Amino acid sequence: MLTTRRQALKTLAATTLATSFARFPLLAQALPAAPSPSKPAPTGPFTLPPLPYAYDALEPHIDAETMHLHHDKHHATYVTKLNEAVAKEPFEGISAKPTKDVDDLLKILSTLPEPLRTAVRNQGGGHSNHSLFWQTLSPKGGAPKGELAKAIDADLGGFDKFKQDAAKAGGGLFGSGWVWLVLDGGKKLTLLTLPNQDSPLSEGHYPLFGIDVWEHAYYLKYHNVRADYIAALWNVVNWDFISDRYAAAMKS
Ligand code: MN3
Repeated sequence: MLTTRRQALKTLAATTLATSFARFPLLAQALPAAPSPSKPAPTGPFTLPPLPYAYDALEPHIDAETMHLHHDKHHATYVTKLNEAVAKEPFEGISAKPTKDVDDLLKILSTLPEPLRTAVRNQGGGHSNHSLFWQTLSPKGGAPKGELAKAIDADLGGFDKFKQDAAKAGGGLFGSGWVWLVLDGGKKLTLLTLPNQDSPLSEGHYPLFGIDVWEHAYYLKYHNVRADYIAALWNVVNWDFISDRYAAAMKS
């Protein structure tokens, strides 16, 4: 290609300025092709997981319209933009071996080159956080069980205190973000807040349950009253799933 281009340039230099570029097809071939405007958005390697229950399953606490918008629009957009970012900025880990596990990328966030790092932080974090969020909700509700219940007593002062502290943290979080129940590096339960779609995985924590306090999670039904949304959410937290996730993490 280089030789071809050099030859074409030499030929061009030897001709008069009035000569048309159209006479030099080899030079034209050396120019980058214009992007096709009809190219469809990439559909992988990341995909939107379906909700594990019906859209209206969490009524009346979380309404079906919010679930449609939250899952089908907000979460879907994180996935689409993550796929676009990965297609635009391929790097070794992805271009050589596509992975569908966004959590693996979030764990190595600080090592990724920009602008991929920002895309993984925001779009990848959004994809990971919401994928977990849907699984941690259930119409059944309930309370922590087994080892998790004991750990909440030991590390966080009991389930009631945990709920109070989580609600307070959610109310005090300025702007958009999440309240997280995580296992820290020392396998202690910790309650923390992170802004935007930042993932606990990028901070060395393992997320067990997150409360999405972005306005898109509650505004249709609860308007500006975030505290009412958090109070209602406790009715639909899938503590069976979270307790199992905790037990599996403690064994690993
Ligand atoms: Mn959300």
